[in-house]
Amino acid sequence: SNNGYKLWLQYNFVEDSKLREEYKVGLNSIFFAGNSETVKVASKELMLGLSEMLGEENFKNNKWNSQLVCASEAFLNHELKKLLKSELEEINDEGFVLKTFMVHGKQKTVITGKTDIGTMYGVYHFLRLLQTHQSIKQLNVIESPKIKVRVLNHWDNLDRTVERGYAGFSIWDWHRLPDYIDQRYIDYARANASVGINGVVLNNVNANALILTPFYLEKVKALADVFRPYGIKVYLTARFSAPIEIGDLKTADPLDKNVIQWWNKKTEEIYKMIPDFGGYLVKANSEGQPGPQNYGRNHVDGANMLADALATFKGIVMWRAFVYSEHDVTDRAKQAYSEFVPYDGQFKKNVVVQVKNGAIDFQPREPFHPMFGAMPKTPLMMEFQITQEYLGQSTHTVFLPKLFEEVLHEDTYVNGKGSIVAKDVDGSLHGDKLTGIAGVSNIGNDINWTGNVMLQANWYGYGRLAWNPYLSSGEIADEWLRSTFSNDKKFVEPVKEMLLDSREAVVNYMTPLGLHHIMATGHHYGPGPWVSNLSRPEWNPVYYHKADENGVGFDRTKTGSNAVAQYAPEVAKMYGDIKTCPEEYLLWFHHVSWDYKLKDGNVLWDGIALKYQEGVEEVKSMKKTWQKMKPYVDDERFKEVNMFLDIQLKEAKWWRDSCLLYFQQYSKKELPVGVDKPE
Ligand code: GCW
Repeated sequence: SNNGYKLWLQYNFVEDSKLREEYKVGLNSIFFAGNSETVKVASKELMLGLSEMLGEENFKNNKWNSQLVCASEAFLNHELKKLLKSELEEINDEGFVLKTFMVHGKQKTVITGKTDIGTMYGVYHFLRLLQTHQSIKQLNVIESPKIKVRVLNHWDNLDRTVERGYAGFSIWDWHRLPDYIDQRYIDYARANASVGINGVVLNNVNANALILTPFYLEKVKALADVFRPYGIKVYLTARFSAPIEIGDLKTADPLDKNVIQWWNKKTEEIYKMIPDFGGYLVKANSEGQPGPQNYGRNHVDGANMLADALATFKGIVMWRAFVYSEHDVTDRAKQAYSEFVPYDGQFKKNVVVQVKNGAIDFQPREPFHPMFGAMPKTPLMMEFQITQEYLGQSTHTVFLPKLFEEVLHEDTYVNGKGSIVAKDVDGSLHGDKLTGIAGVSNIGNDINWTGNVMLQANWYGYGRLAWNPYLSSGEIADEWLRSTFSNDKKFVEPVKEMLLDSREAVVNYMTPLGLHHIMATGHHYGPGPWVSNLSRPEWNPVYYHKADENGVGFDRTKTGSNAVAQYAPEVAKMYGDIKTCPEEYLLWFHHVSWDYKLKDGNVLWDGIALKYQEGVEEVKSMKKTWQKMKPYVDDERFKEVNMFLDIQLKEAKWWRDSCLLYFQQYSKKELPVGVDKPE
C-alpha cells in the first residue's frame, strides 16, 4: 500500500499505551443519531479512525447512555438539548460543538451541530484531536467556519489534462462516468470534508462549453451525488460563449433576449439534475476567453445576467477579476483594479468577485491585491493558487500556508488600521453576506494526489485557512505533520521548522527583494529573466524587472506607473517611499540603483546576490533536516521527499547562477564574498 494515498487521514495506531487507554476509557460506547447519508459517512469515518488508532473493532452502542454521542440538534434528547443550548446558539449551520460532561460520575462527550453536516465536521475535528494526540477529557470546542463558500478550483480539462497541474492527469474520469464511481472520488470528498472544503469547481476556467451539455451533465450529477453527503457542492465554469457553441445562437450578448433565455433554461436543466448545484465560475475577457466585452457590454452585464438565472435556485456567480489587456501595457498590475472598482455596488446580490491574492499572478511573494478593501459594496473572494505554477511546480517543497497567512494579514487600512485582508474575505470589514475563498487545486491522479507528498500540506492548509483564516501557519504545519506522519517530537519540531522556512527559501532563490515574474516564459518552470520573443510585452520577463545599468525594479510610484495610488493612502505612502517600503517589496515598487544601500548596509547588488545564496543555503538545510527523519517515516515517502529535495537544491543553484549571471551584465559588479561562483 502507498501511505501517500491516505493523505492526512492516516489514523496511525496510538503507540503510547497510556494515551490509548485514556481514549478507550472515554469511548467504549458510541451512539450516532439519525440516518441521513451524512450521518452514515460520518459514523463510518469515526469507526475507521478509532479502530485504526486504538486497535479496537467493537464499540458498544448504549444509545443515549453512550460515552460518545454524535447527533445534530434536531436529534438531541431533551436533556442534552438543554445542556447544550447556549453553545448551539453560538454556531452557524456548518458549525459544531464538542463538549465533555460528567454524567453520574462518567465522562460523556457530545458532538453536535445545527445540521448533520456540522456534526460531521465535528467528527472530523474530533478525529484530528486524536490524530494529534490531544486530551479528550474536557472538551469544549465551539466552532463555525468564518467563510461561506470554500471551494477548490480544478483547472481540469475534459481530455483530462490539467492546466498548471503537476500531479498527473485529472482525477475526473469523464470516460467512465457516470456509471463507474472511482474510489478516489470518495476519498477526495473525505479529505475535503475533513478540513471543511464545501465546494468544487470541476472544470478549468479556460472552459470548454461541452461541460454544459447533457452528456457531461449526467457525469457531473454523478459526482455531485458522491459529494453531497460530505457537504460538498459542485460548481461549473461557464464558458461565456456557450450559447453560440452548444446552443445554436448567433450571439452571446448578455442583454440579448435569446441569450438570457438560453442561460435561464440551461440553469433550470442543471438544477433539475442537481438540486443543490452551487453556481458558475467565469473567466471573461481575459487571456482570450470570451466575455461580455465582445458585445460592447461590461462585467456587470455579464455577471448579473448569469446571477439572475441562478437566483431562483439560490446559486451564485463567482466572477473572476483576473483581467489584463494587451491595449494598455503601462502596468499590468493596475488593470484589474481599474476595470472593476468603478463597478462597485452594481453587481447582483448573488455575485462574488474572485480576486487573486496579488495583482500580477501567483508569484512567490506579491503585495496584496489593491482590490481588497476597495469595493465596500461588493463581496470579494480570495483566489489562492495551491498548485505551484511559479513556485517550482510539484518538485519544490514550499509550505504555502505561510504565503496565504501573510496575505490574509496584510493591512489594507481602508477602514483604518486593522482592516486586514482576511476581514474583507470573511465579510467582517464591510458586512458582506456572501463570502468565499478559492484555491486552485494541486490534485491529480498520481498515487499520492499531489505529486510530492509534502505538497499535500498545501491542500490541507488551504482548507484549514478557508475554515478559519486566522489560524497560524505554525498550527497548521503541526497538525498536518502529526496526522500525516508522526507525533514524535523529534520529527514534528524540526520538520515544522523546515516547512515554515521553505516559503522564504523559494522567495530567496527565485525572486528576492520584490523581483517577480522572471520565470521561464510559458511553462514558468525555472529561471528566465532574459528577453524572450513574445507577442505581448507583459509576457516578457524584462517587462517586470526593468534591469539596466542604472539599476533594477519596476517603478510603481508617482514617478512611474503610480500603481501605489490604488492602495489606501497609508499603504500608498508606505510602499511609495523607498525608505518605508518593506525590503521584501523593494523592487516591486521601485527602480533601485545597484549601489543603493540596504538596511543591513549592503549595496543592492550585493544584497540580491546574498539573498540568492541564502535561498540555496536554506534548501541545503531542508535537506539536512529531512535526512535525519528516516526513523520516523516509511521508506517510500522518505525517499520520495529526499529525491525532490535533491532536485530543489540543484534548481535553487540554477536559479541563483542564472539570475546573477544575467543581472551582472547590468550591475557590472563582482559577486560579494560568501556567494558561490556559478557551478
Ligand atoms: O496564472 C495564469 C496561468 C494560466 C491561467 C490564468 C488564469 C487558467 O498562467 O494558465 O489560466 O493565469 O488564472 O486564468
